[in-house]
Amino acid sequence: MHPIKRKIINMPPRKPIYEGKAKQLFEGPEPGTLIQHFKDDATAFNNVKKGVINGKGVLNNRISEYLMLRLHEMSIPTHFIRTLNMREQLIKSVQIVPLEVIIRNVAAGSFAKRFNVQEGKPLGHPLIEYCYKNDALGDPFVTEEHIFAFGWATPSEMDEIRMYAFRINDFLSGLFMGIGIRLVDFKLEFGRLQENDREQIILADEISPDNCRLWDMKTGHKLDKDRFRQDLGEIEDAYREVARRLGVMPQDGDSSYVIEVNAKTPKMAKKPTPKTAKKKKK
Ligand code: ADP
Ligand code: AIR
Repeated sequence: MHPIKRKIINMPPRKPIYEGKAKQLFEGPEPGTLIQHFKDDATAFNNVKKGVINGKGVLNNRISEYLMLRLHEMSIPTHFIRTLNMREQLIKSVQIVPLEVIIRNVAAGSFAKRFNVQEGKPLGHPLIEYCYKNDALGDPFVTEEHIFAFGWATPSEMDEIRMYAFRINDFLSGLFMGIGIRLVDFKLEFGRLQENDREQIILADEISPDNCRLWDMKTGHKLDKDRFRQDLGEIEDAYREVARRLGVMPQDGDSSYVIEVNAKTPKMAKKPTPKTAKKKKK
């Protein structure tokens, strides 16, 4: 497979808003927008394992763009506005609902461990689970009771989130099946968009092999971040294979994807890791 070409150009500094484990957010060119920058950094088990997956940011930018656009066609509102360059997309700024919304079709990962069932066991029907998005607490598993008691989302917002999550699962399961991939499970994030005095729940963050489990339907070969989590090797190949099958692999000479932004940005505080957060508490 050919490597992705990189051409570095210098851009004026942009205002950094947030630096996460896999992405950075910068102020967007218009009010209410942000630039989402996809890094090659990878973490697992809540930042315990750290590494770099070469080219991941470029591929996730492409894959997430494609999937968000397809979901938009299915009348699922998303934060995606347009791709800016190889690693960056313009998105609508939302207030993130602090939940990881997880859909599972097949037992795997933390679910297989929690219930001591074999990875690969199909579930009777798709399951939805929620984790409270809080790195310092290790993203604990929560129920709607916790969500309402803490006021993280209202019952009507959760009705919408659940409805969107299952519709996304139906659509993406079919889409991936069409390219010989089993959508085992995935994580979504939603946010509140304020527009014309109206608040709306929309899909945010990203959909990529970083937050989906994707298994080749014939061989069971893992094509997602589990290759990094479990030291399975051929990590970059797996991400490229997903992009290739979706038909979004950047091509040599694809002018909209050969520009890499190298914005020198002012240093900003990193989010506290569980370690530093503990130190601070002392
Ligand atoms: P983390 O924060 O878990 O380390 P990332 O490195 O992926 O994750 O950082 C991206 C951050 O941007 C996440 O915290 C995510 O909730 C947030 N985010 C995603 N989409 C939007 C959006 N449209 N508006 C505001 N924040 C967003
Ligand atoms: N996920 C959860 N937190 C972060 C991510 N990326 C995703 C995983 C997997 C699903 O949520 O990538 O697709 C369930 O993860 P787990 O570890 O709970 O089994």
